[in-house]
Amino acid sequence: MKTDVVIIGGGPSGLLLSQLLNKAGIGTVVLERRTRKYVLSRIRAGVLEGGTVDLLERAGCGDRMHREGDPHEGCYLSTERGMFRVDFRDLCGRQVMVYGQTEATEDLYAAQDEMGATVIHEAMEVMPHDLDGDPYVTYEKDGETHRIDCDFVAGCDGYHGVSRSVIPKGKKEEIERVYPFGWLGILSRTRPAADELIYANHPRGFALASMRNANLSRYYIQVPSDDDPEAWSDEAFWAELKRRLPGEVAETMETGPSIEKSVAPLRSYVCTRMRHGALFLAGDAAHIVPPTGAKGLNLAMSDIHYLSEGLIAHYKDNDGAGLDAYSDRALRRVWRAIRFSWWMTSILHRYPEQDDFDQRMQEMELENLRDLDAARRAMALNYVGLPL
Ligand code: RFL
Ligand code: PHB
Repeated sequence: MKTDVVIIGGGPSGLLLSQLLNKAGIGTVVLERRTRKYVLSRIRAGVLEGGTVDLLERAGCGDRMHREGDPHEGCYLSTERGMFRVDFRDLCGRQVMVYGQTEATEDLYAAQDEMGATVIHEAMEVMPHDLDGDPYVTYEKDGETHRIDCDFVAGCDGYHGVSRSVIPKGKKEEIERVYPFGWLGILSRTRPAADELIYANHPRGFALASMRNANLSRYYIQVPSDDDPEAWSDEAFWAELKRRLPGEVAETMETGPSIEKSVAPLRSYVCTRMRHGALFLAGDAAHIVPPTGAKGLNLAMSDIHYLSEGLIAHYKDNDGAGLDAYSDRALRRVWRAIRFSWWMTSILHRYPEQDDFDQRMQEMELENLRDLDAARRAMALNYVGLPL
């Protein structure tokens, strides 16, 4: 087989890239290790920046998002001294869209189907080769080994994918911070606790009240990262969540059986080179942020914006400048999101080693946000998404 670009990974970044390239007349093959059903059963992000919304529209998959998604003009921050609101629209004239990653991924699959795109599921042992010469990718399916020759390979295969590992150790620097806690998350068919997201700082640990739609809620609590989700009964989860949310919210919120329950570790990670010869990394394959700033999916989408621009300029205008600049351009935005997610994490969680000084500093960060428009504005600008 031969194509222009082989895309490893059929998550949101791989599918968006394939969709944007196919629309521009560039050939792609997407190789995904899992079944489509499995990919669409993963519960992940819930908040889309305005730029992500624009990109999905441009890719031709914005209709259902605009019908069923819920634009949010602010969020709440809850502290021991009460709750206050950060009004994105007032502070910076923009908003975010609450629309699940699962839904956006389903829309991308539907758009790819309509386009007649090639997405190969259950592609095993995927491996890129000859990235400085005549690139090709091999994979195994149904007991046979296949080979696809191509011009470029896009590594969109997430944090545990194969793409990043083919960049030799001496050619990449990896910078990482692992946080000493994780998030236990549940999804339930219940009415959301509030009209907007609540991020809560509490002495017992962080909590987040989020949602997918009017009848589907998503909640998280900070737990030790090695906690077993199965050891948490639904009753224990709801009781702990209610302790950490504001009293008036806890009293009135609807609870019910969980339909998904999992623990996610919190980590910041950057691979400081996003290109290696004909291979380009994008999304979680190149960087990870803790979910506190709601940035992971949005960063994956902005990488794809830069990468698709570079590839389209290469094929349409024989102009390689965009591809040459890709890694630097993408990394500038990545580092800003790494900072924001680290900061949001640091002001909202309880750290095992937190002493009185750290505690006071955290309280002052939250008071600053409550009392200073300028502080809230800086948060709002980052939360709704810095310009591409
Ligand atoms: P994905 O989604 O991991 O997709 C990678 C795909 O590659 C496949 N794959 C392979 N295929 C072939 N061969 C191999 N060797 C392969 N190895 C892997 C995988 O099966 C998969 O289908 O990466 P992508 O596309 O870069 O997308 C990134 C996002 O998924 C991620 O950043 C976000 O979910 C992060 N995130 C959030 N981001 C936001 O912007 N807003 C949020 O509100 C938000 N909340 C979250 C989150 C992530 C969470 N978890 C579970 C880590 C909340 C949570 C709890
Ligand atoms: C979610 O709804 O899953 C969600 C929302 C905001 C975050 C993280 C996760 O910061």
